[in-house]
Amino acid sequence: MIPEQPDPPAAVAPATNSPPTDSPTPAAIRAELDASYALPAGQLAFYREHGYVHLRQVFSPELLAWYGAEISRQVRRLNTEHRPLAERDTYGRAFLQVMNLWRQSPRVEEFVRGRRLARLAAELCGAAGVRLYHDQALYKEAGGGITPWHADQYYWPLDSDRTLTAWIPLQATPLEMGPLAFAPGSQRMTQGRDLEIGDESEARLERWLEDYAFEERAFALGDVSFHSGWTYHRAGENRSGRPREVMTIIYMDRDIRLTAPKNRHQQADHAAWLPGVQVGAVAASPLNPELFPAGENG
Ligand SMILES: O=C(O)CCC(=O)C(=O)O
Repeated sequence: MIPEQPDPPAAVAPATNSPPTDSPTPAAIRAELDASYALPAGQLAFYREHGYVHLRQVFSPELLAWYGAEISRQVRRLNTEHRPLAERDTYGRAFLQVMNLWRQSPRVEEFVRGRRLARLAAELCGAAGVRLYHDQALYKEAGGGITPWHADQYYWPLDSDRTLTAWIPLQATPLEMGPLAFAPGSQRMTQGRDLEIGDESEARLERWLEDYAFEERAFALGDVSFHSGWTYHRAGENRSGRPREVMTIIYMDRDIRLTAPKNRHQQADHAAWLPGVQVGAVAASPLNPELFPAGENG
């Protein structure tokens, strides 16, 4: 999505009494971060058919609290969006968006480099390995608006569809908080692939996707979803009175190549997330470490 670095308003949860961020991660949390998660039967086939998968109990509450406190601290520190919700457009009301937090904090870097999610990403997209495209925190404030229908790969100058996002809520996310929801099978729909996220994508895609069995599902604490770069998705408003705090990690096939940017967003993404990579070359700048298996910069 659009590389903007919005700023932390009061609506983001206050700091908790978490330990200082330079204290070492407890061994049990570190082990969990890298341990394999066995895909339940049928989930790989589900992902390939529907373009997304919602996995249960991927992370423990302890792990999410440990890394989540630091992610929220960084969001408060780096967010630049302080306007009241009423003064923003639809995209601005959807969430506070802070990107590549792994470059800002060793503890967030540890989380983003975790092998559990990276291994799942490689398995799901059928790649021998995956690299990081970028991470981003997406905090839907209390009273925050919808996330309009869109497909992420519109923003990405990459030459295959072996791309996917892990959506990691840092709290239980009931329907009233605006969990992410997907149009199953829509990764095969080519209509709308030229639409950026906003009022137009919401209006047009809502019509075009009306035959898809779209269903909103609550996320329990520890659930994680993965969606493919071309899968259409959206989220509802946050009517809960509390911020919806979510971390995301975008993975790509480790052999994926840069294509000539097709729009201004892809140009901006090239400069921001793939600096120095030439068109036609493997998308492997220093910002794109191999996360699974651990390889170059990994
Ligand atoms: O968290 C949201 O509301 C939107 C997330 C999203 O669009 C994404 O991760 O690709």
